[in-house]
Amino acid sequence: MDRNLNYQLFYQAKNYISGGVNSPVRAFKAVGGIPIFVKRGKGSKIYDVEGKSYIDYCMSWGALILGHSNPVLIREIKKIIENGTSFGIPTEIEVEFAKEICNAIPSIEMVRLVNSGTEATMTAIRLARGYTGRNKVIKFSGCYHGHVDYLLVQAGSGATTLGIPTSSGVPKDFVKNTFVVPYNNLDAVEKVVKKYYKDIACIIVEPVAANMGVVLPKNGFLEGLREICDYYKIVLIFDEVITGFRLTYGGAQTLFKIKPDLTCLGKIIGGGFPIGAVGGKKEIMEHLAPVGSVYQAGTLSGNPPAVTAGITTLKILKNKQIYKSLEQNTKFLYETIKQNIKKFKHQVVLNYIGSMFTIFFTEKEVYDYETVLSADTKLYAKFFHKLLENGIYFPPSQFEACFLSFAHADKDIEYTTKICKEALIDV
Ligand code: HOZ
Repeated sequence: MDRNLNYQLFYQAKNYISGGVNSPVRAFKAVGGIPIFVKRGKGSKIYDVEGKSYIDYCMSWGALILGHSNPVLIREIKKIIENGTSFGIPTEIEVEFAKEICNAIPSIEMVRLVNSGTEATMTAIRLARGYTGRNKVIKFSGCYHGHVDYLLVQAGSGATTLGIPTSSGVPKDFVKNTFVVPYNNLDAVEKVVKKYYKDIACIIVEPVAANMGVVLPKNGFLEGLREICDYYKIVLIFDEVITGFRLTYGGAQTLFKIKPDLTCLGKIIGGGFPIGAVGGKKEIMEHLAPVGSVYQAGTLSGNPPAVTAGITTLKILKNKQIYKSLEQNTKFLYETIKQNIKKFKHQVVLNYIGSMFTIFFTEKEVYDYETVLSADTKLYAKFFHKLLENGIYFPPSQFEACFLSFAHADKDIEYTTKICKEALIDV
């Protein structure tokens, strides 16, 4: 096996793919070094082109809640693609899938399938604007809703990793209708709403922020947003691209018992295939063409392999044991780190919920973008490489979430906890 293959591939990739990667965070810019090139994945592990294996906590950025190459999923996908991969004509399984989503998430009465989380948020906002006849949008700093022009303002994920507060290429005019307020700060929301409510179409929020690392909503935050939206007739959009079917069968809204008007889904509902969905109240959803006048379309939307992967994943996830075991494993990791915190060279804060977590290198409680940015990214980079050397793949940025899958076995978790502990004592 060629020990330099990752390097050689990255070198070649940079000649043919901008930055050598098809999504910026993958380039390891925030942690230094070069990315690994994955050859295959099985269960909790990925194997790179040099033959090294890693326990994976990126899990395709949260999409693979069942782990890599789940055998049932692979069997069903193989079966379906024998009959064609895309038609651009309705299929029976799309109806089955839509029913499944509507049954799982009480706030969703109707759904429209798209091809990515970005398409889902873009559609949700167009829909909210079409429905209300208003233009302005409130988003929260550090929340990331895909690379939609007018949402790329103080966006999390790659935009934060690379320190790009507002992407170039986005005309000022495009963001003039976007208000950005701090996460977990209801007073700030109220201030903006009181002044501009006649123009505000929607508030979009990640109910648990997971694109600046994991940041939990404070008690009353989501409830407060619901109340404000009800009072001023503003559409409340939950971006559950990450949290949908991750925190519970359903999503954060099931856990926190709040009904948004619209929900954006992606990742898990595609079982590793490109997919997205926007769903919500019938009254709003019926503003979409062809019934209504809000236009949205997509050649590959609802394609059979993605829909099959989605249906199969949701069917498997109905087993409550899955969420229980995911939570227990994450809790074990959290408790062990917490118990050892005094031994670490530097202060860390661990935010977790369900099966996602982030270890922040900071002394401060982390509850919004400002506190997130207090984290020491250089220390994270050192920590990341220690883990990588020991066969553990964490996301290559302080500002992303780690994800467990149902395929992570007890021994994976025990090993990860041990290595994390050693690395935190060391860095
Ligand atoms: N938006 C993803 C992280 N939150 C990154 C996607 C990728 O780089 O693959």
